[in-house]
Amino acid sequence: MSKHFHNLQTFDSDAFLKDATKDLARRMEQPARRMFLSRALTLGGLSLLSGCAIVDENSAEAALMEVSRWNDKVQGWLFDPNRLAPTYADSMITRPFPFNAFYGEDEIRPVDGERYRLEVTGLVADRHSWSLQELHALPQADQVTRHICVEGWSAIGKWGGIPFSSFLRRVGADLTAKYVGFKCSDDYYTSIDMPTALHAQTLLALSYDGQPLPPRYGFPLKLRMPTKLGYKNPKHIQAIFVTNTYPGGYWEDQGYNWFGGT
Ligand SMILES: Nc1nc2c(c(=O)[nH]1)N[C@H]1C(S)=C(S)[C@@H](COP(=O)(O)O)O[C@H]1N2
Ligand SMILES: [Mo]
Repeated sequence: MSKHFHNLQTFDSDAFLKDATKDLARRMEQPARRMFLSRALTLGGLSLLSGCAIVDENSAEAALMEVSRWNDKVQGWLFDPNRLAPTYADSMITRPFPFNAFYGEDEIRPVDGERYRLEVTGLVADRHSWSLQELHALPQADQVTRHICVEGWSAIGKWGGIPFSSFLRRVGADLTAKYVGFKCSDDYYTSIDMPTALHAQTLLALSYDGQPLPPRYGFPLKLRMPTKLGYKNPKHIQAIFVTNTYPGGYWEDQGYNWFGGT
């Protein structure tokens, strides 16, 4: 941890904090655990924690950003790669499933499926670009899961596509790398941690409710993760890259928590 946390840094290594945090979380009941992970910190609390006087907006923002990065670290430690998010019966699918983006539904930019190629770059052995036909030829799976948006709604939907872990293995990705980043054709971008990329329910989705993804839900390709909040699930994916350099994200760079677990 960096400058605002010099108090903590002087007497504790990350490894010690990691063990202590995991232990504490294990012994807490669910609601307490939620509170513990919640972002509810007052400026006073923030001041105490950082050991710095918070005198202006910039230092408050810097301290909050640091708390958010600390929160990312804790969420990463507590993420259980074998724990599955709930799944639902088809009859529970929310109809119509909501649309959301940083622009309105009338501003969706069309993507030409014939000319589409998915770029795969960074720490991967096979850097070739994939046509939709090639992607459809890979083994597919589907899921009925709940999508949770921080704007205050959630909905159950059905997505089908390629288990992302099998895709990463197929392209010879460095599975020890820290991040997988996504660039979208609408200029949205985001990135995720490798353990979530390899989670059994992380899907490179080509379909919604048995039909090719419609434009509003991210044609031709989106990443679907029931273990992460809505803004972490990129639609209209144009490029995927594997990296050890923190790539951030459209909302994350404006202060949304990067790990963004559900
Ligand atoms: N390319 C792209 N992906 C995106 C977004 C976006 O604006 N552009 N918005 C995110 C947010 S905040 C949400 S809640 C979901 C909405 O997905 P939906 O339209 O399928 O409900 O997409 C996420 N992925
Ligand atoms: Mo969202």
